[in-house]
Amino acid sequence: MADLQPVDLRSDTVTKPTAGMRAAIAAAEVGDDVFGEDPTVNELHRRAASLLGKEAALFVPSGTMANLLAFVSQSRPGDTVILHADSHPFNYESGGLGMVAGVLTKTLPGAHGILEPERVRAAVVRNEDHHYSHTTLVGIENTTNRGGGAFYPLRIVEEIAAIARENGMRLHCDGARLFNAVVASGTSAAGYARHCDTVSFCFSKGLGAPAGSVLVGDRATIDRAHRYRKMLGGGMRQAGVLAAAALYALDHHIERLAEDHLRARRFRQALEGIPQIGFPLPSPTNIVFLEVPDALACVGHCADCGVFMLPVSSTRVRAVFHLDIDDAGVDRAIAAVRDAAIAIR
Ligand code: TLP
Repeated sequence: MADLQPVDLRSDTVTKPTAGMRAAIAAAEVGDDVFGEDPTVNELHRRAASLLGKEAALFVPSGTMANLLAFVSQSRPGDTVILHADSHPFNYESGGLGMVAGVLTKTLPGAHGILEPERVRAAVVRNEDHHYSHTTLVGIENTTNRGGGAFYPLRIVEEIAAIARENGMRLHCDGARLFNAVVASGTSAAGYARHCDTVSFCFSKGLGAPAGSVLVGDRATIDRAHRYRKMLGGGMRQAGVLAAAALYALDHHIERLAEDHLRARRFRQALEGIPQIGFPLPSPTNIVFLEVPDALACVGHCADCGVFMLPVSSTRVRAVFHLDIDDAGVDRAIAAVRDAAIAIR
């Protein structure tokens, strides 16, 4: 296998910039973005805000920072934030919600990482008695990571937004993979965003850029987020080299996400029926979870064949399809998992 490229399915974050994206990076006009003088970053702000139908946008280094800024800009320490129990900020953002935003989290169950409106309604505490924390924000994740790449039906977003509005709360959407949801559901990014106060999305996942995410929302909220970005050390200088990659991704890498979804489906369908392999969740976009007797053994065996996947528990393995995985890569991944199933029986 030494002469073959690795098939890296651990995450869609592993994508490397294409030749076209590198050319866009090389040609980027730049300036000092902390002075607001980077023309490419400013252009990205305009594009992202208009694409989502919002007043303003802020380019940030990561999805984690975009979420954190959404929380600190729309809640106060001591408030309560409602999230799905499988949500990324609750599980994988180093406790920033507690340490930096200083909020309490109320986590709710729900199939495939999707919040259920009635559970959200029941979780809201509206009691002016000073014993209680104010519930000020709801966070949804679209698509869901631990939920297997599920996307929100627009109706559910509308219902949750209505509950948030009725209770004077904000709604944030962690759209790290928003465009996977857009492509799979047929709902536009602005269609989803209309119901949310803030939305973040990442350029560094399926869209294939080396780094960067954006937070969009109303001007006052984004102004607050801008201040917190500086406070947290996220003010970047000639960030236009990254913003150029992000703009290139918006132009060239959105529609093609459908190919990743097809490849994920083909991978899954080819392995269905193998007794040692289960599929605990549907895979409507680019993420496939496999249930296996021994995740480490399975991942180790596949790695020996040049196919890399992520063990996420002792029996669960994640494979994510992206820009750098072609049809031959899917074939190799199928063959490696089939072999592993025989080896670990
Ligand atoms: N997810 C990464 C890992 O952190 C697990 C991955 O490989 O899937 N929201 C969601 C839904 C995410 O999946 C991620 C990254 C983030 C936020 C954070 O983005 P970054 O890594 O840019 O901070």
